[in-house]
Amino acid sequence: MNGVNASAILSAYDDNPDGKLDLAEFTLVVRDLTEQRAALEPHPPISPRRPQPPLQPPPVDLEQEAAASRLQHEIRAHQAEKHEERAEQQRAAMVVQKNLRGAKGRKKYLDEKDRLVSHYHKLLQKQIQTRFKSYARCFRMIDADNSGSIDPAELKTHLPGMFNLTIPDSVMEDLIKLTDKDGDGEIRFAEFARVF
Ligand SMILES: [Ca+2]
Ligand SMILES: [Ca+2]
Repeated sequence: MNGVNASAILSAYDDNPDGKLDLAEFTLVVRDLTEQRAALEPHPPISPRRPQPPLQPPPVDLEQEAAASRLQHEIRAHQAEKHEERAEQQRAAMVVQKNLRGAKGRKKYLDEKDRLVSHYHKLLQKQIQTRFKSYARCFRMIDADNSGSIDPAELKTHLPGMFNLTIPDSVMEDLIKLTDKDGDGEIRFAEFARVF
């Protein structure tokens, strides 16, 4: 107990001077020392400034807020509209692309078929002219039922067979159309001779 005059404390609190501090006397010592210490404790410094009230958000201008909200809404609506417009344009472009591809594909197919029809047409012409001295003889061979005209079935059946050719159906159909110039469904001799 540095700096504490223990003898002075003893004499001050030893009420029944027996040279000892009993519990009651000691309790008084402790109480007084505690009080003294509390009195000596430095007080917290008093702030020269009053504590600032917490910052309040600026007053809300309801009208301004509503206007901003409306603007936001309009911007979003505009963006959605633009987005939909772009999507629509993309869809249209895709349809155009698809149709173009379809048209190109169709044209390619027709070009290829034309090429084949032309190929078989020339081949048959050459075969007929080489193998038969006259168109009449060839015509009579194809006209299997001797009806005096060739019907499409006769042409389809006999013409390729006579020259051991396999002609695709679609090409054969075109050759028949090409030969049956008047479109009456029968191939007359004049029609046959004109084409082959
Ligand atoms: Ca016939
Ligand atoms: Ca005809």
